Amino acid sequence: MDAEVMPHHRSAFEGRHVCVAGLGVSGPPVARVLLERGAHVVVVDGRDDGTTRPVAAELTAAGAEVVLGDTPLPHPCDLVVTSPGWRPDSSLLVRAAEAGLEVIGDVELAWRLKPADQVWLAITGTNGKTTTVRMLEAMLRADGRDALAVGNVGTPVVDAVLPDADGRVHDVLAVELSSFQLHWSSTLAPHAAAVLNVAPDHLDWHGGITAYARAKGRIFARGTLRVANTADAWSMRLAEEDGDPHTPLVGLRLDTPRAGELGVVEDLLVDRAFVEDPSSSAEELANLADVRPAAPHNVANALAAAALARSVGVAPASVRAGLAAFVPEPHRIAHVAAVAGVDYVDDSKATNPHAAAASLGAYPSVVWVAGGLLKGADVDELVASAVGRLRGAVLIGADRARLREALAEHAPGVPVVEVEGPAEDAPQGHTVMDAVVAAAADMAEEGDTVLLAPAAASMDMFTNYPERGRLFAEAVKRRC
Ligand code: UMA
Repeated sequence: MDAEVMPHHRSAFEGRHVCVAGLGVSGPPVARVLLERGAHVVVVDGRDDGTTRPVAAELTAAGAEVVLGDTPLPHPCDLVVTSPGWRPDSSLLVRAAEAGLEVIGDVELAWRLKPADQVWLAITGTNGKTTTVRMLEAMLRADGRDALAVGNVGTPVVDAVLPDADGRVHDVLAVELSSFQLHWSSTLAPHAAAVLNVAPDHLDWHGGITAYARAKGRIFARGTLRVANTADAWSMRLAEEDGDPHTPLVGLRLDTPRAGELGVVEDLLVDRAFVEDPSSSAEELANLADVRPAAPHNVANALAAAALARSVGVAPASVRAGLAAFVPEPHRIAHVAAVAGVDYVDDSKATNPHAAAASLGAYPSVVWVAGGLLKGADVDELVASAVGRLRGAVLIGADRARLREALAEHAPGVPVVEVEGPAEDAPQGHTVMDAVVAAAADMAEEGDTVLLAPAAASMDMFTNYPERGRLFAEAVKRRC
């Protein structure tokens, strides 16, 4: 697609004083695009270390002012573009609100800059977002579209809306949006959007489940075709209450679809929404066996991706071809090894109770490795629902006491081992995971699964969830 940036987009930032909050993944491209458009840019980040300093030097050379180690609200300032992780109660954003300044996120900025004919298909939800945008990207590409997965998946959206050296931009974006990014988006209006599911997560950031869910509901707010999961109460509620009633609402279900829905008939994924006559016809999209990893919640992800793809006319054969081309991401229900008849599975991506519940539900007898930062989430329901499947539990991380209490209350017969760490002489949790795997192996019996599905974030002990999963897998492999 040849880029046609509207003239007012070019001039909208000329001469404006913009504060960019954050020098992580999303801040630097935001600062660069604003500088290119003639804005006076001040970037601030509370971190002053070996990671932020080189980026700061680059942006300074490009014309920005950069403040590290402190986060003052610059003066003058007439717009703040915040990175998604910044909480609304951080001092800079509180001061901006007090001063009556507009605060937007990187996604909102990208929306305002994008060429008019670039199509956005957006996905949010507590779990499954990244898998679903990657499936969607694969379906679009299988259909011959120039498509890219962007957003919370890791590629900042601003990088995908600007023309490349040849003056071209992508036709379609599969945009993964977090609740944080949606919170700071005020005019976003994707062509179609899906809310996969909503379960407690990031409650400390949003202040509660309702604020968290409503942030996700913003994805439907402006004339967007709505895709919702009929099995998830919040997903349906947001589509019905926060969406535009004049746009189609396409339901997803894991059994026979009604007219206007996508679903499953025997071993087939079936479309009864984007067909000529939904009341009397349906289109076969793929087989259940085409969906990997094979787990019910992942079939729902595949249906969501298919609905968004079909909303822009992707052919049924391209949906199947996209699923075949899709490469599952690491650390999502990934089989690591079988040792002495016990399977070891890395689902380090299960960073909240809802994801851990889906993971635990896939195995009949589990030694569960759990714990980390619970981010304010409750674990009673999770533990109560898993009781019949638990051979034992190995607990790690800062909030493991909450898990220990829940296990004592709901699963009193289940043995629990706690592993403390990281020890000072064990950088990056290395020895901790060896101890975890040894404890789990002691409890496991032949036919069991040792499942790393922590229900919690990792940053108290590890750099991130991939590192946690990698160290778990390495510890398992040392026992092979
Ligand atoms: N910072 C401060 N003060 C603060 C908060 C942060 O100075 O109060 C600074 C940090 O020192 C750091 C920078 O801000 O240098 C980080 O900003 P950030 O936390 O907003 O993260 P980015 O590096 O910009 O990455 C963000 C997303 N991170 C979060 O939402 C926390 C990435 O999602 C996303 O891939 C990236 O933008 C590109 O869009 C990650 C994530 O964990 C994967 N997302 C959460 C999730 O999936 O559950 C929502």
